[in-house]
Amino acid sequence: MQTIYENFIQAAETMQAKPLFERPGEPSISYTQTRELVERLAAVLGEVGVAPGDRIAVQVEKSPEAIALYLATLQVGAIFLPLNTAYTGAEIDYFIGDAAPRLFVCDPGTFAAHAHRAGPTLAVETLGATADGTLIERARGVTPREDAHPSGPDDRAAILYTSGTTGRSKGAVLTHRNLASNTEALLDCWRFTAEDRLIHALPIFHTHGLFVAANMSLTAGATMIFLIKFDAEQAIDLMADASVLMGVPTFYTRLLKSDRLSRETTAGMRLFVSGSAPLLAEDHRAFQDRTGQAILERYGMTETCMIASNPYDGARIPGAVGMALPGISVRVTDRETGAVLADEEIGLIEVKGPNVFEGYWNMPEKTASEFRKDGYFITGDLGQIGKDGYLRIVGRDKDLVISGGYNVYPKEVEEAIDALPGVLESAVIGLPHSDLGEGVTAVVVPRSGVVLDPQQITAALADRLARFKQPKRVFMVESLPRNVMGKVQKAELRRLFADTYA
Ligand code: MLC
Ligand code: AMP
Repeated sequence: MQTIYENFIQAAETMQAKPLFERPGEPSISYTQTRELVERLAAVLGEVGVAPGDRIAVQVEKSPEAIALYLATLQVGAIFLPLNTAYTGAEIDYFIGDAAPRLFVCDPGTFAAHAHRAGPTLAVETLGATADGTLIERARGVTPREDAHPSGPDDRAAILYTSGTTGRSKGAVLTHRNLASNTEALLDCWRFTAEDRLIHALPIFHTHGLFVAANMSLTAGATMIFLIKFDAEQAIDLMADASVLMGVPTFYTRLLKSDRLSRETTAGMRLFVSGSAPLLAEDHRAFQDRTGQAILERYGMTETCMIASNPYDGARIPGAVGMALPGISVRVTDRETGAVLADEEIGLIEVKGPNVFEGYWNMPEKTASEFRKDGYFITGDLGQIGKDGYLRIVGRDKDLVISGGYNVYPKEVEEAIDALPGVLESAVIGLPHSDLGEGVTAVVVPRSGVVLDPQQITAALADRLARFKQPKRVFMVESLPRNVMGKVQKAELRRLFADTYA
């Protein structure tokens, strides 16, 4: 099995001057240029003291150079640990404390806030969005490193933090096998080749933008039209000269709002992929009515990369996520007994295969509790497999909100709110949101005799939680509804505040 790094080198040898990155208004960057930068960055990593197995934590703006840093990390056998640019200093403290990286790479603009982290075991370097920063400066002066650390399929390639039900984020450890096998399955399933031109508008610190979109492109020898963020009008402009778009459902909701979305403007495109959160069946149908193209919905998770996909040829069914990818097994089990259920019965979705992660960093007990004895990973999603063989996700067993494709665990937000002066308790819920799918919402009970203003709560959270985790609305109530066991009835709260973002 080839690693993603080896896939890239193979593609670079064939594609050479062909652009890997195209950016509106900026020069494109070829496969050969990218390879040279990767090899220079690999040499710099050696100089910094990075050894195989070391973690490299990276919180930088989206750029081709950031992808080169990812590939250089794989080349030297280190572990890539990308972090959402929205994370606050307090959140970064936790990730660095937990993962103990050898190197932390931040944006030049945030260096002053992170310089104090540098010490004997941790180096701090910078990488900017305009090919600037200390890593790039150092890369100019080194001899490129051509050899690669001989990473095996079971060696660790990346750690992606995903928030946890306990409020503590968990680092999902992914191996070279996880990444490479998933890329291979997706290339085949979606007929993705060197001919493709992908509109890449996702962030590159998550599975979707990095391990699906970028890994597929740089393995296939394709070109990425690399955009800093998603803008529906810009995406429509680019469609005449592109072939594939991969996005979260919010991309499609926003595209549908544009009058310019039509058969004509999408005629050059061969594939629209949606995932990371449920795509509304009505959006799927509306998109097909407007463009004549059926969005291909797929299902994945940080811990498992991609699990299932609607077919390329054959029906792409609204509300379904398709069949397990080749080499991957999916089953649905009873929530109480763990028994495997028959078709059409609703239960926990479990998955097994070369895509499933090694485990959570430094959390053996948590890891063990999420795997069955026969090796299946319990996703925490609820679903059913229909008589037609398609998997449908019907809900979540985990208390999780997905806002614009970002996961927010209510527990983490509740803990931050409950720690504020004057707060007795809180409940955080996801409510239907016309743009983001779900909107993070807090329902707060003040201590007796205290008057709290929702804005005080929002302001107090600003430097504690990343922006996307902060409640879009805060409601003050006298008490929370509870069942006889004393458990907060979140379903009742979701019903009470259902129309908040309608
Ligand atoms: C931005 N904001 C969000 C938000 N994104 N708030 C809640 N949820 C989000 N997802 C904040 C901004 O900070 C801003 O706050 C305000 O909301 C409005 O911002 P915006 O300009 O409308 O947001 P935009 O930049 O357009 O981003 C929206 C988005 C983006 C949906 C395009 O969030 C996005 O690219 N999401 C993709 C996430 C993703 O890649 N998920 C994959 C995870 S992997 P203010 O107050 O400053 O104005 C995974 C596995 C799998 O799940 O299966 O793929
Ligand atoms: P993350 O931890 O960010 O990787 O998010 C993974 C979760 O996103 C899954 O467990 C699902 O709950 C959800 N998800 C991903 N793709 C889909 C989809 N197509 N439909 C519904 N939920 C999805």
